[in-house]
This record gives sequence, structure tokens and C-alpha cells, in this order.
Amino acid sequence: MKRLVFVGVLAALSCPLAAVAHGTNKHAPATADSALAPEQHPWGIAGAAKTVDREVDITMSDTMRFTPDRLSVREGETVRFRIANAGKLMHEMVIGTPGALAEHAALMKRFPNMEHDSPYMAHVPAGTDGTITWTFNRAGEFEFACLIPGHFEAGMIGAIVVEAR
Ligand SMILES: [Cu+2]
Repeated sequence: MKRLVFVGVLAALSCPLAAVAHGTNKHAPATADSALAPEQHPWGIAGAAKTVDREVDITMSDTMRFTPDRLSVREGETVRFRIANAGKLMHEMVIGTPGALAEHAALMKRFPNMEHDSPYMAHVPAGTDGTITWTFNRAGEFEFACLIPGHFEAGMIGAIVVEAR
């Protein structure tokens, strides 16, 4: 068990992005893999590859479902989501509060071609996969959803419970 953890740490350290973050972000309390200071959101903050505690595989399908669609996390945990799109349509995974996601979904309906990218979302074309590395540093009940018009309305939503430490 110990050896497995050690290998994981080595793999994370050998990632060039992690090395960059280390060099440019010395004083940031929670570093992300970009040179910009990560922004705190009510549902957490961008995580860095070198602090990943757990990897979670999520599959998205054209039946408008995430598998799994429920996840329990401990406050402070950094999760690397590996998100596979098993369908033939574009899907995305966006993490947020139920309110923020509903608001975002309404915007997407009005502006379907709206371009956006944030560390708490991944747009995943059919047959490919994407990743999100996120630190859940706020306890609470959050959601993840596909905000592509029609998908959110069809119930393409999952739950993330972050338990207080
Ligand atoms: Cu979708």
C-alpha cells in the first residue's frame, strides 16, 4: 500500500506542469497548474497535479447520464476526474453549486455557442476523454452537470457531497 502511494507521488512530481507551478507559485497556499492564482469558488478551488489524493473515473453517455452520478469527498481532498465520453454527442462536466449550475444552464440556452473554459469544467468530444483536477476545500452539497442545452434538462446531473473534516 505504501509503495503504491509513493509511486503515485513520484508520477505527480515528474509531471512538467507540476514543476512549473512549483517554480512560479511559491507563495500561493493552494497552487493550481497554471501561473495564475487559482480562484476560490463556493464549491472549491483548482487543484494541482502534485496534490491529487484520488482519481475518479466518470463516464458520460448519450442517455444523458453520468456514471457514477454520486460521489462522496472529504473536505480538503483533491480529486482528479478522468471523464470519458462514451457517446456520439458532445458532453461536458461542470462542477458547481446547484444554483450556479442552473444559472449557467440558462445562459447556455440563450447563448448556445458561448465559449467558456474554467478549471472546474471539461468539454469532452464524443469518444474522447478529459480531466478536471479540483480541490474540494469547502464542505457542502454540490453538483456536477452537463450544461449543453437539452442535456441538463434531461437530468444529466450528479451529486457531490463534501463532508466536513
Ligand atoms: Cu451532455
